[in-house]
Amino acid sequence: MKLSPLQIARYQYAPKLPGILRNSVSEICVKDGAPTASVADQEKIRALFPNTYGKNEITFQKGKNASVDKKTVVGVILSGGQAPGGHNVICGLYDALKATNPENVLIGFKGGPSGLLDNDFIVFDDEYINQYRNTGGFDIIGSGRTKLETQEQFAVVAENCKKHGVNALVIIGGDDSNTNAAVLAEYCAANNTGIQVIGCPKTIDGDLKNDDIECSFGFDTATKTYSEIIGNICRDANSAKKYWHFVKVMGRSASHVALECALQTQPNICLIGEEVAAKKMSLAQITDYIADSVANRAATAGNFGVAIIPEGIVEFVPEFSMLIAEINELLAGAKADAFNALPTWAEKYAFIEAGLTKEAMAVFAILPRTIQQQLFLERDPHGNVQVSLIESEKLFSEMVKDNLAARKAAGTYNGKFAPIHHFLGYEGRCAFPSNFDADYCYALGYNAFMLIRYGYTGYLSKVSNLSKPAEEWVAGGMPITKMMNIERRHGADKPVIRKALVELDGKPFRYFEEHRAEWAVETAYVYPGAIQYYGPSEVCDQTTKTLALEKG
Ligand code: FBP
Repeated sequence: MKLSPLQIARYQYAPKLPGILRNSVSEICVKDGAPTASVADQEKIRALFPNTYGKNEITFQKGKNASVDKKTVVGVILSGGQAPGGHNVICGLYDALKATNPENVLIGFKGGPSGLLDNDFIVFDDEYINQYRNTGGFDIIGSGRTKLETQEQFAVVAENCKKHGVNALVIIGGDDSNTNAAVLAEYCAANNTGIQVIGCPKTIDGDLKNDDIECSFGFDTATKTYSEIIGNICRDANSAKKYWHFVKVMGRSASHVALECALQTQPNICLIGEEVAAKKMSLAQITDYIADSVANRAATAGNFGVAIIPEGIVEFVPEFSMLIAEINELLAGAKADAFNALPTWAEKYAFIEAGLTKEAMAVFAILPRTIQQQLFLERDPHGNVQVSLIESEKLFSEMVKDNLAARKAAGTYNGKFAPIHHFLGYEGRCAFPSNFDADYCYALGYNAFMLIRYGYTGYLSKVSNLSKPAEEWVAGGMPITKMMNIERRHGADKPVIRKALVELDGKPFRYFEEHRAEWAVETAYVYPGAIQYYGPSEVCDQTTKTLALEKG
């Protein structure tokens, strides 16, 4: 394998552990906190998790370790979308295991949860692990999106773990994967399998956070990577003064990624899905809002600008959700075949017009043709429109173009509008982790071992006080059931970890709200530049603005 100079340098980087975890394992003990209750639906969740519900939150502190030192075999998987730092969770876990007892074993199950079902694995050793320290990606063992949720699957997992003598599993994943980790932990406890299950909070989307988990890993690096690119785009726009850039950023439903990138770069426009939903904004209102900025800037700064669009925006526009629901209904079952058999778009359009309500058709009719057709392209396995495939950056630029044409005809606008489109997603998910993510992830993995050592199961590895230097970070664990409530999923009530959306009364959004009117007209861009790995701490170790505002 050919290595880049940065890769070689990053191998030497020593991640910073929280002060408490710098002690020898024999000098770390548990401080019990209060018993926990789920965020909602307490009785239902308690009934579903009789063996793992209500346990105490815990923190680690200095003191004599009273746990028994026995050989431990741990299995680990990476689950879901890539997030920078995943390799370091595994490295931290490995180092803690080996530092405690060289006989301990770490097994990586390959390709995500399916590796546990197929018993597809690798046993880590120093040589293998050392190639992945402080690097981005999930290629150390791969990842996948197979869901572990049925009793039959759990039985296979337990059986495969038994073959290796696995005492504990660490599941590195987002809200869904950690929900499944909690259900698996309950299964293992109920069936006396002797297998503990510990989760680690991963996702670039930033939507796995709550009172206990200050942020999921990967959000820091991904948003810094996107912000570098957006800053570069802002500077290009400000240099050439001839394009409006529409930049869609990943993040699934929640707009945390878009908001953080806006806080870092101060673009002219950033849409926030949660606000659109709360204000019940229509497509026309959103379009007007962007077109106002274009028109105002045309009269002052020039015919250029930058707008950030969150990936999940259209789901939050009430009239768009209504349209999607009707289209899903329109094409349910065999009706999709009848639709697909129609040879021309004109015939398809007539089919759609006949099937939608007047209200839905009014929304459909104002969409650009390309977006109308996208709504009928790829469907998910349940036959539903794949909202994430809709090119919302193009949707809004097209609608703004029409809006400006109407203004021009009315004599109220006399500028030019040349849009350029970008989608930033995969570019940021496997970047070399920032120092923050490298340290945080290593700490999460190291700490996961401490939870295993003390016999916990159904816990999320928790490292907090993250806006402070790593020395002051607090390490401990939180029962996953504490984060759960009951939600309707695929027609059934399910216990799930509650997803965190952008809070409109939270400090990050409020800061954005206070400044955005000025940013919409002025050219107030900030250019964050590339992530720095070496140099002064104020350049290399800064957290996200979101975390700084939330905890500052
Ligand atoms: P996770 O929720 O699994 O962390 O995935 C994050 C994410 O990057 C989303 O932002 C995005 O919508 C999705 O994955 C894309 O999925 P895929 O990698 O399957 O294309």
